[in-house]
Amino acid sequence: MDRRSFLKGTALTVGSLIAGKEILLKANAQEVIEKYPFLIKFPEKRELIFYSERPPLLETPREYFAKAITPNDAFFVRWHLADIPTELDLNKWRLKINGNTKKPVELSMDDLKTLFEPVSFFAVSQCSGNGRNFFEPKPKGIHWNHGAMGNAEWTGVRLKDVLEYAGLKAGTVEIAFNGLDKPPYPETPDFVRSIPIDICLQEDVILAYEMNGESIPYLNGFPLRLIVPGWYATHWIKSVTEIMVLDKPLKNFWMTKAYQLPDNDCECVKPGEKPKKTKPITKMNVKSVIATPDNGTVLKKGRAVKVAGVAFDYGTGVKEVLVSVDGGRTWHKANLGPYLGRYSFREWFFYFKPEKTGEVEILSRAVNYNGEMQPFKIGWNPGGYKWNVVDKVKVNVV
Ligand SMILES: Nc1nc2c(c(=O)[nH]1)N[C@H]1C(S)=C(S)[C@@H](COP(=O)(O)O)O[C@H]1N2
Ligand SMILES: [Mo]
Repeated sequence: MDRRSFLKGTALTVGSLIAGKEILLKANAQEVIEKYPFLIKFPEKRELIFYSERPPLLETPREYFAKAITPNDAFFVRWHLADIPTELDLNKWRLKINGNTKKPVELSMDDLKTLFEPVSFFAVSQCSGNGRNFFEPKPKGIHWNHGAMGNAEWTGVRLKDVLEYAGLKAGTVEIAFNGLDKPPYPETPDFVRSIPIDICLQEDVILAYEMNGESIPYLNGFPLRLIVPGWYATHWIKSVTEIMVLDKPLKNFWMTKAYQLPDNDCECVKPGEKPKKTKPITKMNVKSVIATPDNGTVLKKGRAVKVAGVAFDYGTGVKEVLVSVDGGRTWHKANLGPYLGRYSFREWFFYFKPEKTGEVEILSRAVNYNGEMQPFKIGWNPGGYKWNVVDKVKVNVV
């Protein structure tokens, strides 16, 4: 793949993809996707569920979550701004660190790799809006099902080491990150987000240059991306080129208006209502997803089938996953796959041998090491964030 021109030749439109259905061009993209979901292959990617071309929005199909590691070319894609990086001369690329530092610093990729100790770990990247489609009524936003998440091994350098190299001055409260993506119109606010300094100084917050042992795909943040394990991917700024050390909190659109939750115990409001007070979205909650069988699968009576999926939380680790094959009346402990670290997906599986015919509801419920478990119901929030209800698929036994 010629990285420098990788997006050329993908100038497809929603209309042209849906064989001649001219009328669909007039519908909004969201409606088209809901009615006619389809797969598309972007450069460096295999076929993924398509939501938009500019900016690229691609979801990982459910069956990939039977495995703990999500392949790079199957990993979901989310950008906010249409003008995304599609070519880059790594020899000219620099990471700039400025603001409230002892000295402004510019580092090349070689500098990053030689000046600092490399670290690697598995961590789940999950969009705050993953599962938005399951809320009723459906909040505005991309109607992701389960596939706006993935798990990879990230390799890079500690953010803390890079910040110490530049030298933080007293009064630092936050670090802001800017990527190579740009707003298509001057009115659109650039995607710049900040993180409190105490989080940035933690050992496991890194600037990654590798994903599953390879350079990061363009669509997932080549050449360098911030990893904040346990926190929603909203904070994992892609294609980072500028790090700004701040002595005052950043107050732009992306920090004050976007990615806010109702600031109350249930993090919820009545559907359609606006919260009185909000707080930023940060840590993920405990969650499991059933990868297989999918809804509508036909099973044979008396023949065992493997029910499998992944589970994760914000970093305590998955203690157990409970599976029900009778709509929630009785529960069984699933087998867990190998432990890949506290921020990783944990595979789970359970063999189910249906003994009678008819519709069956299969449920999965994860429990973490802090005793937190997936709820059967959650309250509504305007962003459609943090969906983590017990997962459910309906199959038919014949
Ligand atoms: N530069 C940049 N980084 C970004 C974003 C973005 O729009 N621009 N979106 C964020 C959000 S909301 C998500 S869910 C993840 C998506 O990461 P992925 O495309 O690698 O799956 O990137 C995050 N980092
Ligand atoms: Mo996101």
